[in-house]
Amino acid sequence: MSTAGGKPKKAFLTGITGQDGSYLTELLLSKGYEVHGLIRRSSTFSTDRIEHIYQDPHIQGTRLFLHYADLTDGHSIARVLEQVKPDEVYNLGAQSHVGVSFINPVYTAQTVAMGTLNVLEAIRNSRLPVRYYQASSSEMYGKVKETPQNEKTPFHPRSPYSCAKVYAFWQTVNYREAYGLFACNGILFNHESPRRGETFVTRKITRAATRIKLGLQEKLYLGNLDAKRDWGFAGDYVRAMWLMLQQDQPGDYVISTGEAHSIREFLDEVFGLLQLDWKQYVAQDPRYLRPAEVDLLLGDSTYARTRLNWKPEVGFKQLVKMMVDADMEIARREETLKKAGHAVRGPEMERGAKG
Ligand code: NAP
Ligand code: F7E
Repeated sequence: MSTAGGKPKKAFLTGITGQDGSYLTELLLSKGYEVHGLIRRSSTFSTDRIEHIYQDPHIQGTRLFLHYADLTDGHSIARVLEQVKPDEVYNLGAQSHVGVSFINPVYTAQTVAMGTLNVLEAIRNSRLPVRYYQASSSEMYGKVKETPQNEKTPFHPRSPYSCAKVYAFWQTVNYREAYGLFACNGILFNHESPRRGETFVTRKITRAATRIKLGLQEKLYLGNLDAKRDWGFAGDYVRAMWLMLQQDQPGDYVISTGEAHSIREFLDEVFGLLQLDWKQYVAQDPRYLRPAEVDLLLGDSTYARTRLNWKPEVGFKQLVKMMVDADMEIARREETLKKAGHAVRGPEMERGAKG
């Protein structure tokens, strides 16, 4: 069990309701932590990804606590921090969709850049001996200067999202150097899972393909199929976040698989598992093209593998199968509902908005 002064360690997470927040919460609870998460008020429930943990009678109200606040409101962050007095802070909250950041650049900067500064300032003013994790991103490499990318590769951000992430990255370094904060940047390459948001390309594809297989959907509209990404499994990547905060010294680490695939290859793999030819179902919609694209991301995580003794456990094919299997379950439930005469919501979530 992870303890501080004989008591269970306390972690505070922003973004607890997101993909990574849910996996990290499970990991920290398994290590004996008391977990506190920031949630923002919403007119509908946003806690689906952590509902199974929250409802566990051994955990609810004793080891997992949720607090209303917002990254754009520094006072609310400071209030929670003072109340919780965490040992570790994981700043995972963000408007994390690159495509949407071109449409809402100011809000994206408010959550990603200023939100990070709000968290760092709250920590500095609290004078608590906190260890801080910043969710930095491979998107910062953008128009890449070299391949593969490592901790020394210069950044060239290509979207409002990645510009804001670069700001957050350097503020994290600055608080480490200026104030001695134990602060780490995890430069994580794309990581996916059955809990991935449905407007990111991998999940959009696995949701659509499984629905197409069951006759619940006819077409899938996508943007640029030529981009390549280094896709890993979110469950593996949250382990790296935790490991960074357990070291003697803070640092910045690339976390990646070291293998890149195009969107076309992802389609091949998904539709192949379902014995379908994606070319019969996929059409291009220019709404999903971005004003500036990141063509290729491929990470070199040698430093993390040696210093943290971290490596990914789930490979590309296994990740795709995991997502297809999980989405097939959802599609089957939708099929049953549809047969019973209920209206079923499709995965073309954007419904006229870009994503
Ligand atoms: P995600 O699923 O989109 O989750 C984002 C989280 O941020 C959600 O909990 C969301 O809350 C919260 N949030 C958004 N705006 C907020 C605000 N104004 N105040 C408080 N919370 C807010 O993202 P993810 O995939 O788990 O990624 C986690 C972090 O890693 C993000 O910072 C992302 O930018 C970064 N990252 C992700 C990847 C990746 O491939 N997944 C790679 C590198 C870096 P709601 O549920 O209320 O919307
Ligand atoms: O796009 C292309 C798109 O939105 C991947 C975030 O977690 O990882 C993520 O950002 C690629 C891009 O992820 C569609 O143009 C084609 O080239 O799944 P994505 P992302 O932009 O790489 C990084 C590391 C983060 O930090 C971010 O938070 O796929 N693509 N057609 C499409 N993408 C989307 N979303 N939708 C399409 O229809």
